[in-house]
Amino acid sequence: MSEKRLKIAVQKSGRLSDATLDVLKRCGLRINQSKNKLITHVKNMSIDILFVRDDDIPGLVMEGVVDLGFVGDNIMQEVSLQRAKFGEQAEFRQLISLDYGNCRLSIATTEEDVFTSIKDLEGTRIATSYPYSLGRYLDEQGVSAKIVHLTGSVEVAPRAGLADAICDLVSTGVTLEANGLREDEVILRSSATLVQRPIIEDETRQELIDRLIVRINGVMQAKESKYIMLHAPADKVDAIIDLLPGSETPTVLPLAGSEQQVAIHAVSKETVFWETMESLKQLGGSSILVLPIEKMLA
Ligand code: PRT
Ligand code: ZN
Repeated sequence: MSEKRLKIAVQKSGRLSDATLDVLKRCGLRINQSKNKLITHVKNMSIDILFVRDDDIPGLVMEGVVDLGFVGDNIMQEVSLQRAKFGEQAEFRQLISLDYGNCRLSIATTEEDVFTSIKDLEGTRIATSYPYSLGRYLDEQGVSAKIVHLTGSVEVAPRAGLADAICDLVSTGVTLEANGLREDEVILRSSATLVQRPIIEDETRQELIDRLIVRINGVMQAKESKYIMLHAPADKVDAIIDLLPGSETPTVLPLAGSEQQVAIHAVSKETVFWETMESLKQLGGSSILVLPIEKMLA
């Protein structure tokens, strides 16, 4: 019975946990997360959620222990390279690139160092938690350097005399700056991603995955999109529609008791900035409302 349930691996506690659970909940999954439980049965769908460390997710997916996993591209790449090197199963399917967990894997050197190109790192020591990704990049660039594998606190390695440079994840850049380091070269851009094990034999499970994909795409689209409503002069409808970012077929409705004014409703696939609203107003628009959209199904 439980064999039939779809298994999804999610980071237990970390930067991707809340956003991932938020996506799943918005997809209609009723999840009662209890902090110390490894597995949670979704109440209203045939799905089990496994809460694990992010580093374990690629292996669980590639080995087929779980059907789906939410994890960063950075971890996916690193573990794939590592497993491939040791002849282990390293296949997976990337289903959806998600809009959170954005970061980059970058090489940084100290602010006193002059960096003109990656070739400057020839013969140096570079500390990283991503030895396989870094190793591949250095090979591609034809640079030979010693990779110092650290599992944490990579940013202090140069100050501690353990390395000349580092290769680590960066999002705001604050950590690098606080440690007197400068980001020199981006080797990978990453975000959270939904991955699937290479083969799903069971048709029912594949159907459930397909339904979930449609819902996740709907959640992603809805997050970016806005519903715009406004009143506008009937003779300015075309000009106003031109201003609405990414909206394809707006609805134009008559307004009771007015020949000159109409109501325009549109879904915009992009952020609506104050500047756009001001331009709408200049064209005679009034009662302009921009509303969030909860769900979308094309
Ligand atoms: O316990 P577990 O192993 O599950 O978690 P973890 O501690 O290994 O990972 P976690 O929760 O820190 O990160 C999970 C994922 O979030 C990463 O694999 C990335 O895909 C993504 N992510 C996005 C980041 C960052 N941004 C990020 N800034 N992961 C780590 N950082 C760290 C970075 O290593 C550095 O120490 O934040 C620091 C830099 O941040 P800035 O903002 O100062 O540049
Ligand atoms: Zn981790």
